[in-house]
Amino acid sequence: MAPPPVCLTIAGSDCSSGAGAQADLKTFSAFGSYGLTAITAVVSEIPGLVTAWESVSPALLTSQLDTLKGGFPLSAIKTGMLATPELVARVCQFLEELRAQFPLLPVVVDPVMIASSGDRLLVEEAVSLYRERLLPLATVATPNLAEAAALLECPLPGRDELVSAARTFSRKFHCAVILKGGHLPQSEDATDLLHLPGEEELDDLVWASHPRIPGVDTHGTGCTFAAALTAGLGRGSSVEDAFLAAKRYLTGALEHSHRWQIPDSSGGGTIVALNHFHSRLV
Ligand code: PXL
Repeated sequence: MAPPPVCLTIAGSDCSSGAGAQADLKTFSAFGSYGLTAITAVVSEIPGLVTAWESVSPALLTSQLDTLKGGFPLSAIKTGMLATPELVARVCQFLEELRAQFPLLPVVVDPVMIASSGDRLLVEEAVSLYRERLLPLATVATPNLAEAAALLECPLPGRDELVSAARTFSRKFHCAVILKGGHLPQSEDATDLLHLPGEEELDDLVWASHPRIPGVDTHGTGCTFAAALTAGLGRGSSVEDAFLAAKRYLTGALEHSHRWQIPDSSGGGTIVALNHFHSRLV
């Protein structure tokens, strides 16, 4: 049997396992990849509530990255929560060196800034490093609308501005972009848009839409989507095919989400989590 593709996530640890490195690892596994994690920060949280986080030292992150690079043949890389400017700079340095050696290695940049609970997961001063150094290293970036607005320094795009925002993003940062419109107001659908770099025609855009799945109030959808995209690219799919497969996978994880009743919780007594293994049970 051929060995599985190896996917590396550079991300924060979510102790509740719905988002961050844990979500990425489960997603990689569901796709049949072997997942590696380089941890940037430890986040103390449950869905909807971040109670604390601390980042690792830049030296410890670099040590994880260099050790993994020396030990495994990497098929694809994803970045998630990078926490501080110092850690973003270390990741850029790592990716720049790797790119020089492996020019075609797919890199997915999920520009995680704010958790669904509203808590900041990226120090504000790091945003300019995303613009100047990290995004140009991306094969595909996966911002939600708020992240795209912050990176483009423009107002939140509405439904009619998705195409122009995606095009501007792709041109400005020289990467493919998947703009995630899941939070568009008054929308019955969760609509995402892929724009490949250098493509001018409307016909070259790829849309993926699915009716919004009500009542799944949890976190980690962005991480899970980007990890699925990474796993697809890691096994050699085109960006378009990996995008559509990632959308299907996330939709399944939402449709088959887990629910537990918590007797004394403040959040209405129910906790919800994505089901990362909805279509692949051992
Ligand atoms: O969903 C964004 C996200 C990314 N990474 C980590 C997180 C979260 C959200 O809570 O905890 C580690």
